[in-house]
Amino acid sequence: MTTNAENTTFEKTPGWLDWYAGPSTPRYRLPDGAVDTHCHIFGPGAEFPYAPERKYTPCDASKDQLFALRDHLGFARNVVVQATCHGADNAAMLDALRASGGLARGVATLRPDVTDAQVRELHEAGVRGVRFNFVKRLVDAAPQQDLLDIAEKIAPYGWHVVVYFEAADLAGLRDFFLSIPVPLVVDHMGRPDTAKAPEGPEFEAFLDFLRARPDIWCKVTCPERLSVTGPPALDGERHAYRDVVPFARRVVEEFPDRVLWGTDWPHPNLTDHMPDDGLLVDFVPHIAPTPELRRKLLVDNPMRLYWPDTATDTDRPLP
Ligand code: 0GY
Repeated sequence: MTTNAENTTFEKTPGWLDWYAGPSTPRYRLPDGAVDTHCHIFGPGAEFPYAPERKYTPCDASKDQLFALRDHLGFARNVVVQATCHGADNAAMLDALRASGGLARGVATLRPDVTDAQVRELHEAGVRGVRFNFVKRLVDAAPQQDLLDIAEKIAPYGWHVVVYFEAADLAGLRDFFLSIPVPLVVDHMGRPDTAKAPEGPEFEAFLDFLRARPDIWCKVTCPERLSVTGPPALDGERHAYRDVVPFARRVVEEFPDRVLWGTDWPHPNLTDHMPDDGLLVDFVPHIAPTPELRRKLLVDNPMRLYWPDTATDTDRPLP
């Protein structure tokens, strides 16, 4: 249970699974400069209240806890993605960016009435993208014209749009996505149904979507969310979520220069198990089998997208 400054009480959603305390040390050593490109901050609710329109109430997951996980796993940087439980109030995410000493970038949620001055302020704090969410259990649908208006407003800042959707909805959204006038980043491989074949028509349609434009990136993330077989059954076995490997590996091998990886800590809305984040890191070599692929996935690609030309990025002229 958490409270905000006005002493409002937040009750976690029934059945909520808290993030995994004491994650193991990964056996796979991340390369220097690795970026966790998908993680969230939840509250703390006492300081950053959860949004009235939220579809779930999480446990708290603070910036300090995120930074401790970053250091434990061996990441150098984070990209903090605004979580739906905070709606379009980006304060908790921005607080994390400002406290990170330049080691975190952000992806915000915006409303169509956002002003240029507000976008500029977000940019100066480290935001580099806006997320459009189409997962019905997480958000109410927004009019597509509103989203295009937002995309127009962020375009001058060099930002991208992160899209989160379920595989079954891609066919209906594809034309809209392709009309968005900035680069796209797809969350969690478009959430394939991993009970189906990785060579089957559904995942092929997703790959075909990635082929449609050279500026569509893909997060090969969330095996714990997508897996049917789940984590390993045997103690000491660190090759988890094996059924997701062929899906992610297809994406990494065909699009090595536009894939990203992240933990998804603190793993909202999981209902059957909470992953050990150390075990998740050990998933990476299975989907990116060579050192070169891993360097691109973990360092080169995220740096190009979120810290382009690190030395001069802060001097980048704003519109
Ligand atoms: C994720 C996945 C989920 C939730 C959110 O912002 C969110 O609430 O992204 C989900 O429930 O699938 O990327 O963290």
